[in-house]
Amino acid sequence: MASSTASIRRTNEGTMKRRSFLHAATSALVACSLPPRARTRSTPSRPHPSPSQLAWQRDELALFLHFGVNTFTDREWGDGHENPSIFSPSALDARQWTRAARDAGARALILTAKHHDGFCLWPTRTTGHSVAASPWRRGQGDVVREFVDACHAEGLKAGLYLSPWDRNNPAYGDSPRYNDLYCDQLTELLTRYGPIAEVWFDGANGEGPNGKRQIYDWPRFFRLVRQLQPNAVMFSDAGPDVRWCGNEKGTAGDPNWSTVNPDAVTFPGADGPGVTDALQHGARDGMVWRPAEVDVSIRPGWFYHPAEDDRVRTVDNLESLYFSSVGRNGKLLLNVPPTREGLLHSTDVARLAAFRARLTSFFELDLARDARRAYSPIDPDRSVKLDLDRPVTIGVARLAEDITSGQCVARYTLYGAVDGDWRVLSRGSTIGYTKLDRFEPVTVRRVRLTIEDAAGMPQGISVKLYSPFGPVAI
Ligand code: FUL
Repeated sequence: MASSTASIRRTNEGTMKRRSFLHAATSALVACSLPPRARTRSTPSRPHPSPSQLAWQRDELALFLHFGVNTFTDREWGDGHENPSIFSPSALDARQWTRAARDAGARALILTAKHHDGFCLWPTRTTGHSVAASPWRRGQGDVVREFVDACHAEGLKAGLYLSPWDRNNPAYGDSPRYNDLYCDQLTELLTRYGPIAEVWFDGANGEGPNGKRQIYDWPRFFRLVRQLQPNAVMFSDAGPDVRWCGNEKGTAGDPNWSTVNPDAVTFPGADGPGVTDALQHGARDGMVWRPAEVDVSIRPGWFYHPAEDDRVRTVDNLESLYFSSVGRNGKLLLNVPPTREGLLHSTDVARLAAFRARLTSFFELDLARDARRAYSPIDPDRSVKLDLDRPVTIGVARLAEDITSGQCVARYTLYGAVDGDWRVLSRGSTIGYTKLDRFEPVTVRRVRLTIEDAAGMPQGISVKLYSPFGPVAI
């Protein structure tokens, strides 16, 4: 996303009145004891996800593919003067990308159909600056088609990034003309290739080849996407469906509300006081549902650079990215850039597979799966209680709310009982889709999650517990 210099400030969250909290918390515990479908929805409704937003969040992991002329110039931002003849991947195989994504446990991929240099990876009618002018597949190729087809063949969702900033196109900066052209590009991408699950709008808004800056017609772009691909989610700083998390380091905010006030970030690339904070944390009393996407690269750059072959993130590092993104109520969009051959590098592919193996082994065995769960409406603790029936060593908790009717938990403490003495395992603020807490390994028989503050009636709270050492048979 466009770099933002806005300083971090605390979100001004309202505090729920004690009486309504007590009501909500008691109801929440009732809800906790019921399977999700048996619950009634009696609270005033809070913003909640659309079916597309819910599916997007449940996917947890998507791969981002930065590919284009920069791959061949060894740059991160092209200047728009690149000769299309340099685009010449020698062995492009989109099925290799999607197989690697599937093996990584990703459920979607997003390709840079056009980056800031303006070079289009599909044969567009809008400009000559595209694959059609390159030697690749003798000018007959279409990377977007191969990409989307490969995603669908593998049962994965396809998403597209179309940079609004275009350093090549002469119309850029001539606002009405370029907005028309950009809509034509969107129309080609969203009508030629079948279902597109996510459209990724970058907020960068630099100067074009004529030195002018463009005034983007965002409402028009958003309307067009909705009209052409009603089931796609749109990503940008300002949504409208999913929002940038505010950094490219791989960390969602804590707290992280999936609700936002749309007035806090009114357009992609907006800067100013409070913007970064709003992106990172959302807002407890936000009026719209707009969960955070955490985009980060497996390498230092977004595009492939041979000099970074030995700087691919380690499995430990990828695991900690998962904790700081999915584990903080976000979705992880992990960039893995194709090489000049048009393949994902073998190091990256091996790292992705090892990352998935690590997550699988980590979360294979929920040590609380057979626990007796209890609540009591008169319990002053307002807690979900788990009796594990035997001593169990745990080091990670996976907490979740059923977010289908909204996100509510604002503060909680997780306790474990060791020989009758309760001790704090972790404390936190928001939970949402998933909250992952790590703590010092401890052997416990009983665990208690106390919800100390909530913005409404939390639904379907779940508590899963894991060994700090990977799966152990019990
Ligand atoms: C940024 C762009 O400037 C980077 O090149 C990259 O595409 C990143 C995901 O978004 O705004």
